[in-house]
This record gives sequence, structure tokens and C-alpha cells, in this order.
Amino acid sequence: MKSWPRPAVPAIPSLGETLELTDTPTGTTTAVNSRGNLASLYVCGITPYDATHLGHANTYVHFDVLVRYWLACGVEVNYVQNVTDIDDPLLERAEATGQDWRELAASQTDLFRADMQALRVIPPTTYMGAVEMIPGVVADVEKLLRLGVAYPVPAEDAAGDDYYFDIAAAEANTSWRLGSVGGYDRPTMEELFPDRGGDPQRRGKRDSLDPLLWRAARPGEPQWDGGSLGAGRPGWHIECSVIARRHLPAPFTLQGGGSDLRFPHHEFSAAHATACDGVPLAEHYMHTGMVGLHGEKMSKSRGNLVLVSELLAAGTDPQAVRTLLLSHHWREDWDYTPEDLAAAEARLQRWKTALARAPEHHGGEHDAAASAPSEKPHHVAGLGEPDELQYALHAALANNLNAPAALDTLDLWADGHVATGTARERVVDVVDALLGLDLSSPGH
Ligand code: 5CA
Ligand code: ZN
Repeated sequence: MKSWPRPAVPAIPSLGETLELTDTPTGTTTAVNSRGNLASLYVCGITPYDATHLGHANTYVHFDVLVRYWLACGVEVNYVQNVTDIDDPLLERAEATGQDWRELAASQTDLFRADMQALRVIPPTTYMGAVEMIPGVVADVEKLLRLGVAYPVPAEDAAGDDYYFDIAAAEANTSWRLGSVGGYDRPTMEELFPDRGGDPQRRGKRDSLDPLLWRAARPGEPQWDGGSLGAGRPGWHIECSVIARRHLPAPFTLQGGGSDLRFPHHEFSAAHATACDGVPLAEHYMHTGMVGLHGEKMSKSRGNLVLVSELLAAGTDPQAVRTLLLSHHWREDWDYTPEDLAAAEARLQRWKTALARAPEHHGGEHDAAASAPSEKPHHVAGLGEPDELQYALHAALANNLNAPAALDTLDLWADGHVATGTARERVVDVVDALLGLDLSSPGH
């Protein structure tokens, strides 16, 4: 499906690729390296039954910083994102509001695209809905059955069977182990499962945590040809497993999403993939923190939402929203307050005011055309020398994508403490390329 327009990303001299990230499976900081200058990324997309809230925006803006960092290292990024355009919550919402589920999904995905564009998020290379991938899901579930890691469970209210993934068989026959991706112990997983789409009470399952692969058609529900499985629709985890594996190498560099996807979603997407292909799904996992309101996780089901589109409609500068999000580390859980948004607006304005004071051009000794060939590594001809500001921002991101530290560097620059000689257009380019913040637009 179509994504959204790509913002212009200024070319800046590329610096060395060194990236350390807290990797979910181990919880420790790990070196993350692209392969042959190509990074492959899968970030789980939205379930489009309500508009983009600040929690979603937080997730996609922090992964956007990862994409921008890789690009600034001269690394090409193959980025895949899905849209869960068929799932229980979407159908439930459509029924509650009397809308056609397809129209609901299409309208909310459109809003999401507009919000991502306003926030200057670089679109994925491949944007794909679950519905588009159903034949691939059917093929994989059939394969899991042949391999003996899936089984049918009779459904009382359907003509056909539902199909479940067999955790015990997968542990016996593959390298995947329950908990090896999300990093949780069994009691924690049992606690989380029912709140995150799981059905521990379902009769006929071999293990209460076994996840659904294929749901047989129920009267009145949308359904697709399931080949030997019978008519029905896909389970959630197999959707991302299949979309990722059809578009990215195995294993790909990194899978991401909010921390609520650690279990069951990423645990089982990886389990299905490892069972099908014999190799892990991703090399690394990055899970961003949860954004809350009044002490509770912002969620469509709770309805305690601050919508990006509403903030923008009320006149908030999307760059201020981006500044607010980047002022929190990607691992942090935090609560939204209007005061913090106002502080982000003021901070952005301070940077814009400082920009007006920055020198218009580099001095002679910084002029790439006039200087001797660079002694610094990874210098790209024609783009000039990397300067102090770029080094400082790059270093902040290399260290666990520390966007708040990068913003602190901008504060120091605005206060005249670092990189004061950096030319105006270079500041604009470097801040835009690395952080996606456009300081050149007029302030108020
Ligand atoms: N479609 C699935 C993933 S395949 C899904 O989780 N959709 S979602 O619309 O519920 O969430 C989209 C993304 O936003 C996910 O990465 C999720 O982890 C993240 N997210 C949801 N709520 C919040 C929140 N309150 N704070 C931060 N991130 C959130
Ligand atoms: Zn997903």
C-alpha cells in the first residue's frame, strides 16, 4: 500500500558507523552493525481503528532517528512497516460505530500518513497491509502444520477449525525458546497474555500461551480463502512474521516497536519465523517506552488519548511535538503534560533565534574547497568537513540513540558554548539530517 511522501533529507558528510543499543533479549547494550553497508529494519505499524496518538508518534519518531542515524553513517536502509488492517479490535470498533471495517481502516491509515508527514518521519521502503499478505500467511501456517509445530483446535461457532502454534513442539524442534526475544519469565508472560490479545482460556489448546495462527470464519466476519486451512483470517503475530520475511533478509538487522510488543507479539513473530526458516527473525530488538496520560498508558482501548492531529489542528507546530518526543530517551516511559509541550515549543524557538545569530558561511579554514584533503575518516567529497556540531550530535546518537543528549547539545550551541562558528546552513542541514527538526522554517 502507499506510504507517505518522503521529506528531503540533507546530505551531510558521513561519519563512522558505530551504534550501541540496549537490545531487549539481553537487556544489555550491544553493538548493532549493518551488513555490507545495508541495514534492514522492521517496525510494527498501527492497527488503524483510531487516529495517531502521542504514543504512536513517539514510537515512529524514535525509529526515524535510527533511520536518520544509519543514513548519516552512509548506510542504506531497507525499512518495512505493516498496517494491521484486519484484527479483532478493528472489527469491534467498526461494529460499535456502525462503520464498514475497510472504511475505518482506510480513513485512520490516511490520518496516520498525514501525521507522519507533518512530523517529517521518513517513510518505510515497503508499507504493507495484513490483508495484502494473506496468501503468504496461509502458506506459512500450512508449512508450520507440516513441520508439526501447529495444530487445529475445533471451533464451536465456526464450520472450520482454528489453528494454533505449538510452543512445546517449537522448543523441541527449533532454536527458539519461549522468553528468548521478549526477555520475560513465564509468570510475567502469563500475566500479560490475556491483556494483549491472547486467549489463555481457550479450550483445546495444548499450552495456555499457544498463540492463534489462523481463525476460522465466523458468521458475519470478513474471511479469505485459507487453502487447506479453510476460510478465515490471519492471527496477529504470523502477519508480521510473514511480511518481514518476504521483504527482508533472514535474519534482518533490527525489529522494533513499543515495549508492549515485547510479548506476545515479537516473541511469537520470531518463533513462527524460526520454525519456518530455521533461522532467527531479527538480530536485535529495540522497544521504545510507553507514553501515558495521567499515569496510565495512552491506549485506543482506554480512550485516554492525545491525538497528534488534534494538537496540530489546535495550531501546535509539528516540530514542537517532535522536540517534545525527542526530549525523552527512547527507552523511557513518560506522561504527557501540556506544560512539557509548551516547554518544547519554547526550546525550539530558542534554537531558531540562535540560528539567526549563526555565521552565514564557514570561515576560510573550514572551506572544503580551500582545505587540504581531509584526515578524518569517512569524509565525503563535495559535502565539506564534518564540523564540531555534527560530531557532537553523531556521538550522542551513536551512544544508544540518545536524542535527549543531542537536544542538550543544541541548547549548549544556542547558548554559545559549543560549535559557535558553525555556519547557519550547516546547522540547519545537520540538525535536519540527524534529528528531523527543521530549524529553517520561520519561528513565531
Ligand atoms: N499493529 C500492531 C503492531 S503489528 C500494533 O501494536 N498497533 S498499535 O496501533 O496498537 O500500535 C502501534 C505502535 O505504537 C506499536 O509499536 C505500539 O507498541 C506503539 N504504541 C501503542 N501505544 C503506545 C503508547 N501509549 N506509548 C508508546 N507507544 C505506543
Ligand atoms: Zn507487528
